[in-house]
Amino acid sequence: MLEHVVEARKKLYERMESESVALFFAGSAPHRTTDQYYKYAPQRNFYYLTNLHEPNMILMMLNGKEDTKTYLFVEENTDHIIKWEGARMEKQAASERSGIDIANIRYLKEFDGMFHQVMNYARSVMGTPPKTLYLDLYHVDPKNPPIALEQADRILKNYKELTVKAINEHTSYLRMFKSDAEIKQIQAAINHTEKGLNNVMKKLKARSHEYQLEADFLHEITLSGSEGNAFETIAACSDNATVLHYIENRDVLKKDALILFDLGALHQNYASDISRTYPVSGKFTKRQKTLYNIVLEVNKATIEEIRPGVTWKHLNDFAKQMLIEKTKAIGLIKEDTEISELYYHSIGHFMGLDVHDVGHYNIPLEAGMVLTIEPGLYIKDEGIGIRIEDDILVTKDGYKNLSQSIIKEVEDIEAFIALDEK
Ligand SMILES: [Mn+2]
Repeated sequence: MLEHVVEARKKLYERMESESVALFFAGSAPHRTTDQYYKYAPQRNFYYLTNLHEPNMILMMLNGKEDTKTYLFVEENTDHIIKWEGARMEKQAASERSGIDIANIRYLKEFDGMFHQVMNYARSVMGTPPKTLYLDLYHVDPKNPPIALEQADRILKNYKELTVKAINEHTSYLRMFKSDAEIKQIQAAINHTEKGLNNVMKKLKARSHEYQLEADFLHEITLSGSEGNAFETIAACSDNATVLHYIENRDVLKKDALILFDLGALHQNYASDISRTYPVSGKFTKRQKTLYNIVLEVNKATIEEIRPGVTWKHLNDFAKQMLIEKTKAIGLIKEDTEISELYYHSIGHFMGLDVHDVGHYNIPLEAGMVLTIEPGLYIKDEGIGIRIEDDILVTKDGYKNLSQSIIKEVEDIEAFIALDEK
């Protein structure tokens, strides 16, 4: 990943204004309750530019008139940190993993002084002080302000001459195009997920509750070397599957029902995101097979549409139109508009360091993008929810289905579940 991050920083510098500085904060583990914290997950833009999975670090990228300079601020080890949390990464290791010159790696306590030097007219490290301060200002909603805002408040108090701009337009643009090294990480994540789903199918008939299958998945991906789930597993039997983000997974398995899984393993912070739908009994009923094959045909035909130049709008319209025609043909709906009762999400999303990855959804597809294709049908009256989702790489000539080997044909699923548990 070293080459990848060096290249990513270079590309970001090319998009930044001259005389600007960008700050990226690694973040820290969120508080859970009393003295408990959630596991640390790095801020994705920080990780994208550094390859460093370490809390509290700060990346400073200076784009001067003629030159660029990259600084990294790391936490200093104390006895307490070493004994209670484990030693923080040393400067040498951080330099090797990120490709940032060790001379430019400093301790966090030096940050204020260093930033002052950057902003000091007389002795600025870049000749002239920056006019623009770029921050990662991704807002998921108004209640969750971006971490950069809290962190940067203190800086902005002292340097009112800086104009703050969001860096996200640029990082989101760059992150759409996966490097070969990133595609390898995504493929590794998908391979863990395939093993996990195979284990789910093996155990399906022996289980009585949704959460057991959630555990069978996590068990297998963990054994496979994944650091865990990319997002909360959906294991939704029967009409639970008509709730798109059902993650309770506490229900009893109904023997004659379908169960929908939407899940994915992580690999080195890269996500995978796969949906598969299986019959709890191991055999699809005639009705289930009819509906399943509609979704499967739409999944396959929409994937076939993928190539450079194609828009998200086209993929969305294509899949929806096909679902309309096929559900009309079996008498499930009469009017086109009724499809919104049976299919109420979009066809997919970019995928990468975030499972719903950042990116520009209004531009046509280009080689190097990775996206999901996930048509579905949800019929609450019949207790049926079906979604089939694959992870696709856009290539120069078309596409490569990175999850091609995760079985999805009715016959293959039934045969796999029927195999004796070893
Ligand atoms: Mn998805």
